Amino acid sequence: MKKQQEAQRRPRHATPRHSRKSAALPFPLQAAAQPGVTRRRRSAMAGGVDLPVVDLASQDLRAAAASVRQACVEHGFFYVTNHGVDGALIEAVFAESKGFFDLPMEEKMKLQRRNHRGYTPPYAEKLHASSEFVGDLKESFYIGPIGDSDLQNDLNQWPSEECFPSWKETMKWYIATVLDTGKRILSLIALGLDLDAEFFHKIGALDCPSMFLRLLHYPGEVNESDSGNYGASAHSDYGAITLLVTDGTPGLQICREKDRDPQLWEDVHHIDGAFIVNIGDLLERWTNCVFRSTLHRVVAVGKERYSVAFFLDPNYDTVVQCIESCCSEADPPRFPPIRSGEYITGRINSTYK
Ligand SMILES: O=C(O)CCC(=O)C(=O)O
Repeated sequence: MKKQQEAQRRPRHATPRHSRKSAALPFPLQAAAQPGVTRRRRSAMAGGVDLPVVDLASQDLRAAAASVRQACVEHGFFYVTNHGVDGALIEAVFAESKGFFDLPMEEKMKLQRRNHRGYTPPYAEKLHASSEFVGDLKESFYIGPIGDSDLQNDLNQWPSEECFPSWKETMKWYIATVLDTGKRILSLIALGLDLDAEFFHKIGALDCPSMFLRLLHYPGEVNESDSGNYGASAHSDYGAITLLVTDGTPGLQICREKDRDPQLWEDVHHIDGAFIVNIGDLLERWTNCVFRSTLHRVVAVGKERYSVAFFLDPNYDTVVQCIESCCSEADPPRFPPIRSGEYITGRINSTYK
């Protein structure tokens, strides 16, 4: 809490120096930004990006909604402070996550991803389809919507309670809490679109939403052959919103204009106690590209890194179609209506080998 309050007090421009400049290049893996690496699309670095900070405890909902809207239009990314998720719970999630990733590979592979839940080893996922590398360097663990254990319909895989007695409860508690935060952010987004604050509830998007928690671990040291490879290659998220928390290690970068050549990549710096929130492709479709689903990636910085991403996406059957306030005769809908579940499943299937 104290940390959150400190982050709150910190003015927008008072980010620590070391995290605002482009990360030094201690490692060959930062080569994406270096001359001589010409195998992929040219890119340039522009230092840190100054993202807006939204205070979720603000009493002035209209003002908060207006700043969310501006953030979604200009960046597709913003910070959220006073989000209501206890710092101790976040620390517990990181500790449990590290405990799992510390296991020997053969143990982790016993929970290898099935039904998009469980463990994904390094290289098994490739977020940027045309990357010349075998796959991303990160390893991850997915937890999907938690079914009712009495009904035996929980498709999730869990580490054994014997080895990890509090793992499942910690994750369940975190998911319930961060879901609540996500819903509050979606209300602000709805207000920012001149819609009823309950818009996403009313259309059923938040009835059994499709939500996934992804625990991520990026290696510190990597092989010479991985030079230029990414922790997570460039991608946009698929659904509505993502709430991200990291251990503070740099590496996350955004590219606000994906069609620009060379692409310009900016570091997203860390603010203690704040979530980094970004817009996904379905929200971009809903808003007819008024809101941006911004390309992002994680570069390797020669230091181990942990993060936790919560993807809050609409109910599988929600039909995502252009919101009225986002189109006109002069700017007709750019995308046909699509069922959320079909869109997201298609995107997920294209990133795994
Ligand atoms: O680890 C991060 O900072 C970003 C993770 C991410 O982009 C993702 O999981 O989609």
